[in-house]
Amino acid sequence: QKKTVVLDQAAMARALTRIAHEIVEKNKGGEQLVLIGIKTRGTPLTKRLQEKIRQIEGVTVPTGELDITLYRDDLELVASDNDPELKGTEIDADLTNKKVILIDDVLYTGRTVRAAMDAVMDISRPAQIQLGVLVDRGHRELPIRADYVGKNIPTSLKEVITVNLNEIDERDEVSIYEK
Ligand code: 3GP
Ligand code: 5GP
Ligand code: MG
Repeated sequence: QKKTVVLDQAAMARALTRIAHEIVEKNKGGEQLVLIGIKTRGTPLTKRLQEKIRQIEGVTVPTGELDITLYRDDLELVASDNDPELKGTEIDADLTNKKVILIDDVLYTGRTVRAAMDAVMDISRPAQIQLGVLVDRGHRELPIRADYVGKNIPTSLKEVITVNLNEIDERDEVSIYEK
C-alpha cells in the first residue's frame, strides 16, 4: 500500500534539536531534569535528546527507561479493550523532586503515557512530569497532551505511523500508511 514519508532524517534531526532547545528553555537549563524513555523507540530518542542537551547546556541529564507494553501485544487489538501495562523499569536516578520528562515515539490514545506516569509515581514523588513525543497522531482517549512534539500528524484510525530509528531500524524515517 501507499506509504508517505512525513519526516526524513534531516527533518527528524531538526525536530529533535528544537525539542532539546525547548526542554532547556522551559526548564531553565538541565539541572533538575531526568529523561525517561518508553521502550522500545523512546530509548534511542532519549539518548539523542540527552546528547543534544549536553551540546547546548554542557550538562549530562540522567536517563532511564520504562518498558510498557500492551497486555496482549496484538496490534489489531490495540485500540480496543487492552490497556498497556508496566513490564520493567530501569531508572537509576532518584526521581524525588526532579522534573521527569517522559519520551516516546508516538502519542496516540494516551494510555501508555498514563501507565508510565503511574509507574513513575509508584517509584517516587517527582516535582513535575512532562512529556515529549516525536509524533502526535491524535485520537486521545485520556486528558493527556505532550509538552514537546516533533510533529503533529493528524491521522485517521485506519492509518498507521511507522517510526524507523537508526539505532534499531538502520535508518531515520517516519512514514504514514493505510493498513
Ligand atoms: P516501539 O516499542 O518502538 O514503540 O507496540 C510495539 C511496536 O509497534 C511499537 O514500537 C510501535 O512503533 C509499533 N506500532 C505501530 N502501530 C502501533 C499501534 O497502533 N499501537 C502500538 N501500541 N504500537 C504500534
Ligand atoms: P497510546 O498508548 O498513546 O495509544 O499509544 C502510544 C504507544 O503505542 C507508543 O509507545 C507508540 O509506540 C505506540 N503507537 C501507537 N500508535 C502508533 C502508531 O501509529 N505508530 C507507531 N509506530 N506506534 C504507535
Ligand atoms: Mg513506543
